[in-house]
Amino acid sequence: MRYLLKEGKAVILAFDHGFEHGPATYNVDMSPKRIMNIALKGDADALMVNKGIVKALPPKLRKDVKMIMKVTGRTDMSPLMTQGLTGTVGDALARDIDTIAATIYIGNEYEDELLTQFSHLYNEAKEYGLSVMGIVYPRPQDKKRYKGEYVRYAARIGAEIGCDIIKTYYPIEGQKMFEKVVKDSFVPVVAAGGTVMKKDIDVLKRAEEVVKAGGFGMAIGRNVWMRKDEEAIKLLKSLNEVVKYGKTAKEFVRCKK
Ligand code: FBP
Repeated sequence: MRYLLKEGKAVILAFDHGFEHGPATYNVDMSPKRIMNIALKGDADALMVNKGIVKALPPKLRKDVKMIMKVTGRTDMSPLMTQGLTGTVGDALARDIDTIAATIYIGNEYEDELLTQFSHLYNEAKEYGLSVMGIVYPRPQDKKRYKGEYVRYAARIGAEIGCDIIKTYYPIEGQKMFEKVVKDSFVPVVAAGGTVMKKDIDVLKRAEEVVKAGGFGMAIGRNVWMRKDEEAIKLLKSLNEVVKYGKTAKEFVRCKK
């Protein structure tokens, strides 16, 4: 993570969806090897996964992509909007991983439990010098989880509880609001990809807005690996160009629709 932070921007491939939403939700090959191949060939800066995925990857491949180990999770089968502990700092250390990620839902009845869980994870991570990504998502009573002021508040909480990097939603109001989210968070913020956009250009536009708003980059999942392998790799490379090298989405208009 220190390396990523030094680089200044990042494109992270998120792949915890098999756990969070179940493989049947996606109708694509969810094998760890396939996703690793996309991450590698598409030059992702890091792959964010659960520990079982790390374990399933051939060690030879593993060393070529930086990993972020997600250590909390919630399944779609659960009626409870909370996150259980699925990994530990020890798991990350045992696999040579220097960054853990934990989700915190802000605004619902489990908020205090998740804040406490995060605090324990954080303290242990810092004891061993690991970085911590907080996946800070609003879960307000009115269910408007993408509303900018909620996202802004949730991200701010992420910064105040010590996250080294925050992942949160891209707000429904767009770039101007994301600017506020970033400004008020005072640590690097990456945006989640969100629901699937059919056209590459729309994904790239989103990434462009994120960086123009001062965001650190994207931690994107479905919008990449739900595409066919070659398209996913191409899109990931294009995302790199936009996020890290200042290309505009318009420069990719010839991307496959
Ligand atoms: P996407 O880019 O596919 O939106 O992934 C980001 C992510 O945070 C995943 O890591 C996670 O499993 C999922 O979104 C959770 O989405 P939601 O909050 O909509 O359940």
